[in-house]
Amino acid sequence: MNHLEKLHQTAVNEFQQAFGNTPTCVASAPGRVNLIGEHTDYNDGFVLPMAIDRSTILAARPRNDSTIRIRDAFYDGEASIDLSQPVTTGEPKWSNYIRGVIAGMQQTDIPVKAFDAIIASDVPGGAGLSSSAALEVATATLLEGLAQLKLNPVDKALLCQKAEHDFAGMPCGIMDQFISAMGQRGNALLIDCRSHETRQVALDDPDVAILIIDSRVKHALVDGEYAQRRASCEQAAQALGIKALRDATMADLDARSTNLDTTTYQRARHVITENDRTVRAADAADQHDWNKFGQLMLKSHDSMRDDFTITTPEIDRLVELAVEIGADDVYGSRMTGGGFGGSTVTLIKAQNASTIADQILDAYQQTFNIEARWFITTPSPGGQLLNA
Ligand code: GAF
Repeated sequence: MNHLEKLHQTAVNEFQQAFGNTPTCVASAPGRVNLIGEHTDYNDGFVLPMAIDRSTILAARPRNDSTIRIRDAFYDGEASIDLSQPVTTGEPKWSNYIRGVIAGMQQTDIPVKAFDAIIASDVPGGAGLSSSAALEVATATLLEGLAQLKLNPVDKALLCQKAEHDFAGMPCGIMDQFISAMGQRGNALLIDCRSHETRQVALDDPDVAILIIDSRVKHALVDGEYAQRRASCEQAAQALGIKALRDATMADLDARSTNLDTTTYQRARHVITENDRTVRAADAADQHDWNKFGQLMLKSHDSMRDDFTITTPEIDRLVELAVEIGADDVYGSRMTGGGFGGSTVTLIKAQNASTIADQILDAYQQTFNIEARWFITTPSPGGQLLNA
C-alpha cells in the first residue's frame, strides 16, 4: 500500500469509529515542495513546485440538518459549523481553513450542505510543506464531490488562497493552492503567477531523487515576517514605478538603487534573480541537466540566506551538510517554502540517497541536538476524489 492508500484506510476507519457509519465521499489533496522560485509568487513571478506523496484526506457523509461536524483523526477537537448562520472564523484553529473554503464556496454556484467528516493527514505540519493548502484544497475537493459539481481548477485554487487570507490571516501568494489543486504525477509545474499559465516539467529520470529533510525547526509565517517581506517587495516595485518586481531587471534595480534602503534593495534583488533562476531551472529540467538545476538551487539558497534573510542556522547547516556529505551525489539543495525553518529540498542521485540522508541527519543532530526527519518523494497528483 502506498501512503495515500494507507491514509485512506485510516480515514475510513476513523470515520466509522467517530460517527458509527461509513463515509460516502472521500477527497484528498497533497502537500507540496517548491523546487525553486521562493517568494516570487506574490511578485507576479515564476515558481516551480511539485505535489508530494503526503496528503490530507477528508472522508464525509451528508447529514439531513444544517450542521457540519468535522473531527481530526489524530488530534483532539471537533469543529461544528452551523450553515443557517453566516460562516465566520472559530475554534479549533485548524477549522478556519475549512471555514474559509466553505464561505468561499457559498459565493459560487456550488451548494454547501451539511455533513459529518473526519480529517486524516500525513503532511508534516510546520515543515514548510503546505499542510494548510492541502487542507483547503481537500475541503474544496470534498465540497465539489458532495455537490457532484466541479470548479475550474484556477478558480478553485484562488478560492482556497482567499480562505487563507481572510480566515487564517496569512497573506500568501498562489503557489501552494495551485500546486495542491493541479499537481500531476511525474511532473513539477512551472507557474506564471501573473497570467496563471502553467507548464508541466517532467521529472522522469529514475536516477534522480527528491529528498526532503524537515529541520524540525518551526516556521512562523503568520508572525509577520512573511508580511514584512511582501511589504518590502511592494515598496521596491513602487519605487521602481512598476506593477510588480516581475517587471524589473537587475539593471532597472541598479539604476534606481539610490531610492531604496539596503534591506529593500537586497530583498528586491532576491526576487529579480530568483525569477530568472526559476525559468532557467525549468529549462534545465527539460534537458535533464541536473548539474545546472542543482547549481541554481544552491544560488537560490544563498540568495534566501543573504538577500531575503529568511533562512535559519539549522536550515543553512542542512544545505551545507547535503553538499559536504553528498559530494558528487548531490546536485543541489535549498530551503523550500516560506522560510524561518521548515524543510530543505535536495536533488540527489537516487542510488545512495538514503545512506546520505541518514548521515546528514546524524551530523545535524550532533550540532543542534535536534532529530530531523527525511523522506524521498515523487511528484504526485493534486486534489482528487477517492473511492468512498
Ligand atoms: C508560503 C506561501 F504560502 C506561498 O504563497 C509562497 O509565497 C511561499 O511561502 C514562498 O515562496 O508557502
